[in-house]
Amino acid sequence: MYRIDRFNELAKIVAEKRPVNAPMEPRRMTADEKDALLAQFHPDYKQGEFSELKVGPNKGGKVPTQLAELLQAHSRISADSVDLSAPDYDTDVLIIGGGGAGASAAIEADDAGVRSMIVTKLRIGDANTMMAEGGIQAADKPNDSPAIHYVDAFGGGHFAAKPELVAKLVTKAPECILWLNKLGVEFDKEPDGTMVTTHGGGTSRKRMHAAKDYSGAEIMRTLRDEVINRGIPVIDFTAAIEIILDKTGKAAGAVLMNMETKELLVARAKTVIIATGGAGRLHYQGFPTSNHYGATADGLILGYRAGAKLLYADTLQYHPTGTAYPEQIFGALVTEKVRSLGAKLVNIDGEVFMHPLETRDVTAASIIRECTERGKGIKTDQGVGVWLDTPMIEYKNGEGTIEKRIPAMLRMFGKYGIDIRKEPILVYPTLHYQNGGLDIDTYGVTGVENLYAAGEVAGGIHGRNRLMGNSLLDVIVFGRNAGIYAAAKAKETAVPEGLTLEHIAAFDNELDAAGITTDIVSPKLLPDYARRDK
Ligand code: MEZ
Repeated sequence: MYRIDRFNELAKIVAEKRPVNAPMEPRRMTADEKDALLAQFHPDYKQGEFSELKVGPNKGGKVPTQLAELLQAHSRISADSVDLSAPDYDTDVLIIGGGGAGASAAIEADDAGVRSMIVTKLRIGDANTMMAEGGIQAADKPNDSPAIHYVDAFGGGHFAAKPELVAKLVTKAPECILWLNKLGVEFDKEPDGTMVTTHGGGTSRKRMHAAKDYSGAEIMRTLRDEVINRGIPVIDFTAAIEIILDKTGKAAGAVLMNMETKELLVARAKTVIIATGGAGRLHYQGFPTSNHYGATADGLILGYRAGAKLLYADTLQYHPTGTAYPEQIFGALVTEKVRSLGAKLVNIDGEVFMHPLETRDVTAASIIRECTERGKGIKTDQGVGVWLDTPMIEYKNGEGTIEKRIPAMLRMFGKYGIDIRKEPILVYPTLHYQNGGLDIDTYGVTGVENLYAAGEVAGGIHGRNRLMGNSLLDVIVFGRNAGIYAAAKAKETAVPEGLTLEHIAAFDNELDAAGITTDIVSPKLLPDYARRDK
């Protein structure tokens, strides 16, 4: 059993100041203060961590260096190494990825009466959807509206999102909650059946719907059951490693690789949806991550090599409150709901140094400033952190609140002898989300015809910063959306002919012409945690 004893003396300062800190309403930062803070302390602004792309649809644009290396790498196969003439699978809609967006797309395609199939390199549900904790936004209360939700989301994303995508996100939100509720998601409800809603960072109304603090797991459980109960084929432990095009350049399937045997398989499809999720396991700038094991940016690589453009791939979300201690759960998500319920961020001197519900980029940058420039962080063996004063929740809302509203947090820290009802916890930003991704239109189509993208792999919905709870919403809204439109397109599309992987050779030629020599192959598929120090 590990205990927080070594921090006891410091935690006492937090406890002493709690009666003063708990009722305090820290002021929000002005727009100018936020801009200055972000420019100096947010990791997105560290120029040395980004590289310019020399090839592909985003030539001249900047992305994190690790991503650039994967985007400008070689395929795992060569253009002529796979026999495309006798596909192993034939379907209407091929869905790559078994998370919330992929599952939602499959359900809609099934409703539309077309054949669909999910391929996933791990198992259905091994996805960031499963890891989401705090909730899903929807403006469905009398004091709220999609228009207000729009203003919050668009402003929180620094007015950079594609307006038509934000509009779709917020207007479809209430309907998505009803859809999930009907499928069986156990949302938190009042005794009269009204949904319980709370605030998140940057929300001007309480519109976060949750299933305690395992909202994503509850949503994914429900979607997975639905996919399986409908008999939609799921090919697990099978990664897509290249998009197949037809003779006219439209998406027409994918080359698959069995993760265990490395056998290559061919799936032919009339339309393809990439729903592969995020990139946390690339550990940009050395950050730990809250993401699941398979979050290695695969969909960005698949789409890019096939000719699809990226949007805002240079902007990442560092969730302000990753676990800074204990080591065993370093980087694990401490849900924003902890702050929604009243816990404040406190420095080594017991001072509340900011409003706890600023938007995520601002909160993360503020914590980084506290720990660096101001030197007011608490040192740990892994680095540094600030206090998140969890006992404040019960101090303000009464005993039992933590067990009732955030039981997963109680359990996660309890395993290491830390009772979050009695002791504050140490937190520091963790790599959580890729704000950008494949550029899509309102039908979910990328720049390549018949190639769709949904969920975290898609860009443009959140601009340069996403608000809490808009990701679970995005996977449902745009997962369903892609399923609907990819199914409709499949209905009017003939079985593709002239399947080709010539774009691999063309991309290799571009690499040569740009003078890029690399032995990296992509997509990466799994993180590389092998120790090489012995
Ligand atoms: O939207 C998210 O990223 C989310 C709900 C995370 C959280 O803090 O719980």
